[in-house]
Amino acid sequence: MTPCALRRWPALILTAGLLGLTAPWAAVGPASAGTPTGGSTPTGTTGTTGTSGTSTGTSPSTGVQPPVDYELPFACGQQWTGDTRAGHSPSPLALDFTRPRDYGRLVLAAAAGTVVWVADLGSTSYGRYVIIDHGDGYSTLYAHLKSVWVVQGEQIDQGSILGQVGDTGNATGPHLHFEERFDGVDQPAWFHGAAYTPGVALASRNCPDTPVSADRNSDGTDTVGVFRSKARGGAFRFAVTDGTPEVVGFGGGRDVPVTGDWDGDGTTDVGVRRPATRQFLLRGSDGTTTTITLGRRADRPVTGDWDGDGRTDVGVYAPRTGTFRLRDGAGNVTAVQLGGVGDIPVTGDWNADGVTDVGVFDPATATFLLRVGYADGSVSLTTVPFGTSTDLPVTGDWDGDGTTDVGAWDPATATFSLRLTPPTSRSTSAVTTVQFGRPR
Ligand SMILES: [Ca+2]
Ligand SMILES: [Ca+2]
Ligand SMILES: [Ca+2]
Ligand SMILES: [Ca+2]
Repeated sequence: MTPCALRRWPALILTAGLLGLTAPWAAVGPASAGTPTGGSTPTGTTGTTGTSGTSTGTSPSTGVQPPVDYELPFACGQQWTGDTRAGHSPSPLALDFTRPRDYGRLVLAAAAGTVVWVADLGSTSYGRYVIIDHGDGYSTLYAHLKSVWVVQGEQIDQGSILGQVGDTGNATGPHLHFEERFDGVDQPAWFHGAAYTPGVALASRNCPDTPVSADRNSDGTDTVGVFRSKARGGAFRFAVTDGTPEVVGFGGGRDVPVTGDWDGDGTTDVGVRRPATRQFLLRGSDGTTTTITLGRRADRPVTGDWDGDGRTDVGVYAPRTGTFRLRDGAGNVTAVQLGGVGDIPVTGDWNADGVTDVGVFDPATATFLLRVGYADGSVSLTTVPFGTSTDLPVTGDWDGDGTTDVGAWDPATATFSLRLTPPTSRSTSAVTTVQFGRPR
C-alpha cells in the first residue's frame, strides 16, 4: 500500500454539518427565478447583474474564485458552450449550455452537495429544475430538464447524474440553463478553478475519482482503490503493495462502480451500474461480463453476498424511500428498509457470518448505521460515528478478520481513513490513513 500512518481516534467524533442547509428556503424557491429587485450591483464581466436583496451573508467579490470546486455539469470530456445575453432571466450571469445533439444528454452535479429543490413549473420559467446546496450559501441551479433523477434531500457527489438536458419550461429549444449562486443570487461562473467566459467551448473536467475497495489477491484483506471517470470509458485503480496501482479499465465514464466476487473464486472483481439502462455489468475473472437489470434509474447500486453462497450478488437502494432491494443468486429480490433521504447506502458483513448485511451513512451526522440480520429473522442496529460530512463512505475488511470495517474517503485530499475493529478497547479504534486517488 501507499504511505500509511497509524493513529488513534476517539470513537465518538464529529457531528459537523458542512452540508447543512445554510441558505434560506426562500432563496431557492421559484420566486427567485423572477426579476431581482434592489440591493447592491456587483460589476460582473458580462455587465449589470442581479442583486443581493435576499442575501444574509457577505457576498463574494466579483472575480474571486468561489470556495466550491465547480466542474462543468456534463460528462467527462464532453464539450459544451455556455451563452448568455442581456436580459437573461434571472441574470446575465446565468448560462445556457448547448452542443450538437444535446437533447437527452446527461446533466451532472457541478460539485457535491444536498439536493434542496426539485420542482416542475410546467411550461413556464425553469420547467423541470434542480437546486443543489453546496454549503455556506453556495448553490447551483439546473433548469429545463427533460427528466430529473434525484430527489429532494438526497446527498449527491460531484459528477452524480441529476437528469437529462431538455426543453421544459420557457425554452425555445433544448439546452441546460445553469446558475452558480451565492445566497440565491447569480455569480460569475467558474469551472475547474478558472473564471468562465461565456461563448467559449469548454471540455468537461468533471471526471471525479470515487472510492472503492477490493481483495485483489485473495488474501482475505481488502485494499482501497478508486474508480476514475475518463473521457472514454472508466478505470479502476487499486492500491497494491509495490506502490504501482493496478489499473483495470472497465465501464463508461458515467457508470457507477461496484466491486464484488461475482464468480466466487476469492478475488474481488470489478463491475458498474449504468443508471441510464438500469443495468449492472459484472466482469468475472475470465473476462466475461454478466448483465443484470435491476431497480430504477435514480437508485444507487449496492453489492453483497445476500445468500451466503460465496458469490457476490447485486442490489439497489432507493433514496426516496430508504429501501434496499437485494437480489440473490436465484434472482429473488428481498426488500429491506433502512435510513432514508440523505443517507448513503453501504454494505458489509458486520458480524462475520458469511452473509452480507446493509447499512447507511448519514453525512449530516457523519454516522454509520449498520444493520445485522440474523437467520431467525431478528435484527440488530449499531451506530458508528466515523468520518466527516464531506467524506464519501467506503467499506471493506481492512484487517482480514472476516468482519467488514467502515472507512471514509476525503475527496479534497484523496485520503482514506480506515477504521480497524478495536481489538481491546471500546472507547477507541485504530485508524489507518491511506492517500490514494486524485484529489478534487
Ligand atoms: Ca472473483
Ligand atoms: Ca451470493
Ligand atoms: Ca452478516
Ligand atoms: Ca475487519
